[in-house]
Amino acid sequence: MSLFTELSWRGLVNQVTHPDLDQRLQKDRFVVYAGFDPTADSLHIGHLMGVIGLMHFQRAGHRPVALVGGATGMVGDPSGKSEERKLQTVEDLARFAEAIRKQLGQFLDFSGADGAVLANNADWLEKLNLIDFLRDIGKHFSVNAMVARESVRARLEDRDHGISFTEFSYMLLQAYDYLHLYDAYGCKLQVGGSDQWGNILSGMDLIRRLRNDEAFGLTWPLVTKSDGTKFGKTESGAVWLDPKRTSPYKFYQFWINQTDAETPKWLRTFTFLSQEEIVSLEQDISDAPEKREAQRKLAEEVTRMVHGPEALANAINATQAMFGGSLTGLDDATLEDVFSEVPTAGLQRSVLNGDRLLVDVLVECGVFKSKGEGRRLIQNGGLYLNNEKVAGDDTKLTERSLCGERIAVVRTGKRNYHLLKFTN
Ligand code: 485
Repeated sequence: MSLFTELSWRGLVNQVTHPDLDQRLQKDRFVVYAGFDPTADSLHIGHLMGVIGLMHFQRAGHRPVALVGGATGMVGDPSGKSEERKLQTVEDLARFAEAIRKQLGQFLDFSGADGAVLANNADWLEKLNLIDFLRDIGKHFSVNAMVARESVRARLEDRDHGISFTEFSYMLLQAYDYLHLYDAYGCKLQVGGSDQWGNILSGMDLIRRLRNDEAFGLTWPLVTKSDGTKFGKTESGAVWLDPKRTSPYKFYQFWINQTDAETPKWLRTFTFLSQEEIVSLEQDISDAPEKREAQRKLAEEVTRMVHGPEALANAINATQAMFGGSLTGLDDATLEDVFSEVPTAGLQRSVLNGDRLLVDVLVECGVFKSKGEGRRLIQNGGLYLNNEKVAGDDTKLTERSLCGERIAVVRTGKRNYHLLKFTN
């Protein structure tokens, strides 16, 4: 299967500038680029699609350039945005750009003389001289054509929000980047989400006018959910790639909780599983949806790709903990993460000195309404400490009752959890 057929099958093709791109990609080795603006100190799963796009190109033998928009991030792309962006400080931007550069570095193979390239457009855009730029580059842009571009047109029609000259100029910068990468690496293909179409065309035009050469563009559809809500957003915000922002456990949970209807789409776009494997997982969804085999596989693949095999194993363990599995080896941070929505009681560490009955403490914390209720549950084998059955109603709390450093997990019945957190 050709790369283009594969991308199409995965739903990664929205528009192409040339109908014969498929043949061209089979004939020549392309240098292909996608740009990421540093709007935060981490990429999120919306960006992952761009990363995966570049990975597909690299696997098929082409040479990817991942570009960090150290300079374009200073300006702000109006594409797909209904309002003017707030400018970030220069210090924040430098920090964001560095963080994103590191993240991008983990997904592509940069080894060898013709391995992937990490570029930052601050390296050339910041050197430009305004007057030269207006004469040499600006002269090739028709404002008439610029205002007709979707990203600008939408903002011209909306008088309440409008668009500043700063954001209006953005497409010239991205066009200049394409020209620069054409000159520096022979880059002849730019890819991005469908909101990038206009910016990509501007760069192609510039290369045609100034270098009299043909360059290409490809966009993928923006990721949307079938119910119209934004993909990759949870109640607590975006799903980030940085484990400090979204823990690998929460990341894994995000994928494993996808619906039956949506999972096939995500398997195609966010994993490198073969067509055969994906079709078989789709069959599993119709044959035995209760097993959630496809969701599990999806969560495994994406979590491993982003966070590595160890973090994946930890996320799987943590998920099992929620279902009564062993808690050994889970640290406090993971426990707090897994049980973040569970009622929590704060206790003095001295409660662990060995002379307090567990049942009494649990009455004080409100787990039981009365001592009688607690005793009955223990006698019926329905109370668990750190997912291990509490043997007798004379059980006392000690340092060994802890699971992590300062947490004990109490469970009544099958899935009713309480957290005890101890402080000095
Ligand atoms: O030369 C370039 C400089 C910057 C950019 C591209 C080429 C970034 C681009 N203008 C942009 O804003 N991209 C978005 C971003 O950085 O968050 C998103 C797009 C999305 C997809 C993703 O980047 O909205 O469609 O392309 C990788």
